[in-house]
Amino acid sequence: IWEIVMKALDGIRILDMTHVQSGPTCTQLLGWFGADVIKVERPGVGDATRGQLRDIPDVDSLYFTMLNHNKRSITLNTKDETGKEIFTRLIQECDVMVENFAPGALDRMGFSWEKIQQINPRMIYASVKGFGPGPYSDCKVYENVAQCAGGSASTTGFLDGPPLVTGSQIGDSGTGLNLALGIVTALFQRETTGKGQRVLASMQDGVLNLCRVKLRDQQRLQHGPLTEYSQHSEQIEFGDTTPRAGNDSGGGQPGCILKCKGWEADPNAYTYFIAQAAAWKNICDVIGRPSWKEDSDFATPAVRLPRLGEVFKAIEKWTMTKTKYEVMDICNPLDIPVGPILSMKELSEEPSLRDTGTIVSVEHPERGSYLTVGNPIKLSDSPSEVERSPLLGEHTDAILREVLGFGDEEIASARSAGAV
Ligand code: CAO
Repeated sequence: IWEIVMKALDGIRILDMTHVQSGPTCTQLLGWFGADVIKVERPGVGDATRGQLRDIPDVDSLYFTMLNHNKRSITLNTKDETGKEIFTRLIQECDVMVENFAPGALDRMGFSWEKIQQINPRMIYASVKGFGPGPYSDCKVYENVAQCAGGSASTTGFLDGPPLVTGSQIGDSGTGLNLALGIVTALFQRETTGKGQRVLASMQDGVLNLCRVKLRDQQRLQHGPLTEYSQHSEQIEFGDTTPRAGNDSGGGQPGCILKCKGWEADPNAYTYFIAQAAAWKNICDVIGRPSWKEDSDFATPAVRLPRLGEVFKAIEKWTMTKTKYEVMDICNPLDIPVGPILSMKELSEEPSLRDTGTIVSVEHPERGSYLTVGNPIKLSDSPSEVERSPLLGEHTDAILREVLGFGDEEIASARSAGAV
């Protein structure tokens, strides 16, 4: 008996006009869930990231390959008349169009939302833009611009240093996730209405949404100092805006990054340590301060707040005698939440992440094998195999034949017109 393994988005066809990172993250996710993703690229040029940050000459970069798995590539000049006709046919045959061009680029090509609805009323038209409607809606935006404009940079870093961007691509990949959710939600609504709709995810909105605890703190400031910030225990006055909080925890339980054994030589020999109230007695025992359990200066979260600097110094004295893994092994059974600072090298070598498909090794015909991140969202009935990214225009003929029913002659004439 053959078991046919279906995927969640089997039968959904995506017209993928995305480039760089934010849009491609979204369509890659849809591909992992089983959608047929048709990536449209300019003939001879393709997605600019194919050639950016190359590690091997003339081979698609890791930047490109790691964002474009499970897609097919068609080259198509959507500014050429024949190219526009083919593009129009593709809009008719697809369920979703995704793009993250500079504002207005698709309108300039002649494909406004109104036009797309006329061509295919069931089409869901999804875009990432840097900003939503407002004073900056015309701006081009990259990751770090979004991190700055979305509130992340002003609240990241140390109090006495400049604003900092983070290594997580919250503006690009984060917004791509938002867009993917918008698309599947619109597909779900289309089941009832029969109609497509416009989906917009702005990068500023996405970053700000992820910074909600900082907006929370902005409002709390009006009612007094932010007592859980180490700034408070250091008796530094607060200004009128949410300050940079270093490695302080953003939640109700105080936390800090502490040195572990070997920190002098290893830049990642650190642990994140959360002094959770419920685990306080265990913490006191582990660090050799059992008297703090009953001490009126340390016994409750409220009295500890102005002394957090002293508390974490004492904890660090202990963590410095252990490796970050030993800290984890000792604290976990005692319900003390800690986390080792894991490097990219350690993560790429971690067997359990390979077992779950969170990190996968992929074969590429031109670059050999490389590592990439797999689908972070696991569905029990929709397995996500990671398939290598397409070469530029690898599937042009196949798509013209299968999706649009072109024959040899039509393909040859599109080619001689320079449209594909
Ligand atoms: N055929 C013909 N022309 C094509 C084409 C195709 N298949 N695909 C793209 N083009 C054209 C576009 O129509 C556009 O032309 P016009 O400028 O004449 O309208 C042009 O190629 C380039 O588009 P762009 O302005 O989007 O590209 P850019 O490199 O200058 O800007 C970026 C890149 C990312 C800053 C901009 O696209 C942007 O702000 N996007 C929205 C926000 C976003 O997603 N940022 C994330 C970037 S990192 O993930």
